Amino acid sequence: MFEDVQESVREQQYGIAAKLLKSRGVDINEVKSKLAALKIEVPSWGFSRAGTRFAVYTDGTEPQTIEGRIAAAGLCHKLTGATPSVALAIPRDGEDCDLLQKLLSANGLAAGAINSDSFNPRQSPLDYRLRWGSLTNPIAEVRRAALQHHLDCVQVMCKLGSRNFSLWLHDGTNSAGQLSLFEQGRLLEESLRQLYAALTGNQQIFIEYKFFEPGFYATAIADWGWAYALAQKLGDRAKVLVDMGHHPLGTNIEQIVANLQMLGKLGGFHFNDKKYADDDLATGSVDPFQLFRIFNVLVEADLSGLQPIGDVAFMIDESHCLKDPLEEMIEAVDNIQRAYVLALSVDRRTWEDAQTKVDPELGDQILKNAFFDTPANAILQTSRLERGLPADPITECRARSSKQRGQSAG
Ligand SMILES: [Mn+2]
Repeated sequence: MFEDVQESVREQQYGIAAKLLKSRGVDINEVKSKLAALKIEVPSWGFSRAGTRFAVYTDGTEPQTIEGRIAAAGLCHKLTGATPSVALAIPRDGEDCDLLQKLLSANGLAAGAINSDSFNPRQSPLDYRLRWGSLTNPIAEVRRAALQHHLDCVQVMCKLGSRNFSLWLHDGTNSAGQLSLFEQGRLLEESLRQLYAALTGNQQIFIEYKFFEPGFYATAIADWGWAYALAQKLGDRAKVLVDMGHHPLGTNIEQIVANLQMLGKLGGFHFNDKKYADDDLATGSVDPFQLFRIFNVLVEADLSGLQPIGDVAFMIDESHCLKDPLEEMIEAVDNIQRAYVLALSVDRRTWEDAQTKVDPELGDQILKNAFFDTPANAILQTSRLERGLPADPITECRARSSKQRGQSAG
């Protein structure tokens, strides 16, 4: 009965959506085909339970192994049809490439970006002395080993057929007396040049920036300006990665995205959301309008031919502390897809007119109409059903896991 009501509401709303979009000069079938083409990369670490720096509250249901994390990623792709690749963290996900390849293939997945990790201390020389940084560590022995780890990651990319290297460094200082800013910059550039030289084929490197933490005084790559400058110095294979949580509060992220696109250096995203700092909450869960504004920029750049949307790497980087990690990942995918559908639903012709006539009231109404008045759910669900996917992947995920729980209890 409830399902019948849902289905009839969906059909009615879909009919309304088709009419509304037509009135805005948008073809609903085109929206659905663009939505189906949007691929989102999920991170292996997002399927585990994460925590704050105070504690991790695991309850035993979360995957503990790489097998479990990749199986969860496989289920995520099966339920959403949108997440065919998995970003891996090396060495956390293991360095046995044959095993990784086997697990990915068995779950219908491909290797996504390889994320180096030179922040977790391990055997000497990458021990406690990593507290002084990795690629900018003033201790040559540690710095060289950190660089070697990055070069090893390039080998992992070659073996797994991964195209993208995601570079985030924990390097930074906590006070002005710790290291000269010029020396920090020199060591960083020297290391990055060696890493860049190791890239082959169609490989590219995404440089991620973060304005603070763990370096509270001077992070080595603090903002998009410096990430861009480094990418520019390195060459065409180097681009900038925008992690939503890595900006000061109030930053206009969509303008950074547009600027990087104009400069030809937008590599991709680490999607997440925040209220205060690098909260790593589900994408679009706190500020869906910001996500919509970002997609509005991406769609405009795509339509104008500045950067095809397919050239942008859409990667999720979240830390799932409270909700079920798999469900929260699916929530993020759903929110990203929704933002894309809404941005595709903007009446672009009338908006351009409004800008030419300098009518910001009308311009804002057009964007708000798309954001608030488009029955996005009906479009998303209809598109999924037409592709043989569950209309509501979170509900389907719940049904499956309660069934599994029932089976294991029996
Ligand atoms: Mn990130």
